[in-house]
Amino acid sequence: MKKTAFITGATSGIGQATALLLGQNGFRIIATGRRQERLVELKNELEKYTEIHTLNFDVRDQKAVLKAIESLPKDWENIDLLVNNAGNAHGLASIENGNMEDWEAMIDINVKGLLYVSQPIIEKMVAQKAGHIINIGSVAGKEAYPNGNVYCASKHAVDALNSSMRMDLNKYGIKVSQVAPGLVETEFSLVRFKGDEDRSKTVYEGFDALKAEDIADLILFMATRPAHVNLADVLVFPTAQASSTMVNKS
Ligand code: NDP
Ligand code: 8X3
Repeated sequence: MKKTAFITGATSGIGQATALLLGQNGFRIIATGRRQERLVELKNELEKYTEIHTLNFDVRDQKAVLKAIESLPKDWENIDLLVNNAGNAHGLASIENGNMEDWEAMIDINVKGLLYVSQPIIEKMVAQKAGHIINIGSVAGKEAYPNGNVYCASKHAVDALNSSMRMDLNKYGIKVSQVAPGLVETEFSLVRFKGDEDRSKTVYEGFDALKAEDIADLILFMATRPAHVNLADVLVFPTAQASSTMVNKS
């Protein structure tokens, strides 16, 4: 019987690549995001390989998150793998020039949103006495960088939650792991720079960044280790990067 993976932020970048790769490698997929048309496209593509169920919600809306998870049909209720991937950066500015709306968005999405999704799924995993949670952190959660302030803080929170969840859920046999990537070329910079394509392109120019598929590959590897093996925390850089500050963030 196929395992069921619940992936947040499956409408682009790392989440989308992960949904595709896991779906092609023996998982049934619950894919979530706000952009319904992207969820439909993903469903059409993945149906060639596996069963897929899509859920449309904003991770900031706790009621909507709960309603969506409660709406899962009976045969989709058991979740084996949760990939907490939905997240983004809003702005890149020295702290004295920061924008409160951007700060709130990052904390609400990257930290509170992750908790809103995790709580009802952890409840299921505890009842099952099994499960695996893979949190997508960042090198920004290991090492802050200039102008990254609140994004870095939000990813440091993910790093702390990953360790703490792993300790708390150990007694139920639930694995908790983190992937902490360096620079990955996705829509991340486009979102950070509020749709400014030229500015977002310069982040990746002349730099051999990671691809979303590289992270998906890692997630598949982590999710398919034997039951007694947990890759608890994987920091992954492009070869061209050796620290959070060694890239042009523009
Ligand atoms: P993308 O912008 O390509 O993807 C972000 C995903 O998150 C989208 O599917 C988006 O879906 C979803 N999302 C964003 N906000 C919300 C929301 N409020 N509610 C529901 N879903 C939301 O970026 P990445 O793939 O790069 O980012 C994925 C994760 O990887 C993030 O947590 C990011 O912090 C992390 N990361 C990225 C790195 C990089 O260099 N790219 C490096 C290290 C970590 P939709 O808009 O449809 O809702
Ligand atoms: C995304 C990578 O270094 O741009 O988390 O913050 S970085």
